[in-house]
Amino acid sequence: MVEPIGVNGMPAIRWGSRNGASAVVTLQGAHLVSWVPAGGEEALYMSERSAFEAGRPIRGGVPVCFPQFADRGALGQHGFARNFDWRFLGIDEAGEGASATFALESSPKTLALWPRAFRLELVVSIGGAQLDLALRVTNTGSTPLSFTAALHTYFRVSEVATARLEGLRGVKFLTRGCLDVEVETREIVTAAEFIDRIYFAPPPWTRLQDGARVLHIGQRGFTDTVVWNPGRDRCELMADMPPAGYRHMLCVEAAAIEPPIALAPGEVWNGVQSVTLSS
Ligand code: TA6
Repeated sequence: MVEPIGVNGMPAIRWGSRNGASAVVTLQGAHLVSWVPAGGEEALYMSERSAFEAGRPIRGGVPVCFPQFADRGALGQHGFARNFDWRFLGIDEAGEGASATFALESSPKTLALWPRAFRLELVVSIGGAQLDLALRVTNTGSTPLSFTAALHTYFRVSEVATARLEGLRGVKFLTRGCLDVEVETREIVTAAEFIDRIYFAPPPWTRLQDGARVLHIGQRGFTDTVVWNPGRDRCELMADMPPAGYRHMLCVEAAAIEPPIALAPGEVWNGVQSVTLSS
């Protein structure tokens, strides 16, 4: 099943797999705004106050941050890929799962912001209890390029204060706004308050427990994991979040930040975030 739909007026693609999973991606940003695993409930957090306006970021789901993570460069926050319209290339329904592919290529509009020729492809695969997000970056130009990127995934949790993220013990991290790198000493990371950390060279899997639900979150190609929750005070200041929205989300992001990825002309980089729900 695949159908073009509107999400708050924004063009989007909805599709399902034969084994009962479904997903919705807006063409702006190739932004996954809904993932419902087979037999389960919505697994992503979407802010009910999100803007759905052309050129403005969507709050929740999975923003694609490219070619700049956060404010680490001269571009706008998280780069421009999340604010541009991507092309929908089609659905592949081989087997039980179903994958949708989206692409964004450099254009006069992107070249005006960032003078590099590139092609981005995002393949969103759903099937049963699993989601795979595969980002591919190709340097289509004749000069080297370098970028940072993230799949900025907002997981829906019933109560962030009791959600537990495991798998980061012993991993070095940097808190946004701090200069010193620290080492995670906790077996279980909780986010009862504000958290905004880049974990460098994490293990390939973390485990997010939310009550009886467990999400196994894997990454390949991406070198870092970002954990973010704005906490109560910052959330109250965000126009596109309800005041208590922070309680129902936790971002666990597959990121490539340090060092930036360098691509020679013609070179390709691949990064994948995989999520499996078990309960
Ligand atoms: O990935 C974490 C982060 O960079 C935070 O610092 C926080 O500001 C967040 O992303 C959201 O950024 P946004 O531009 O979507 O408001």
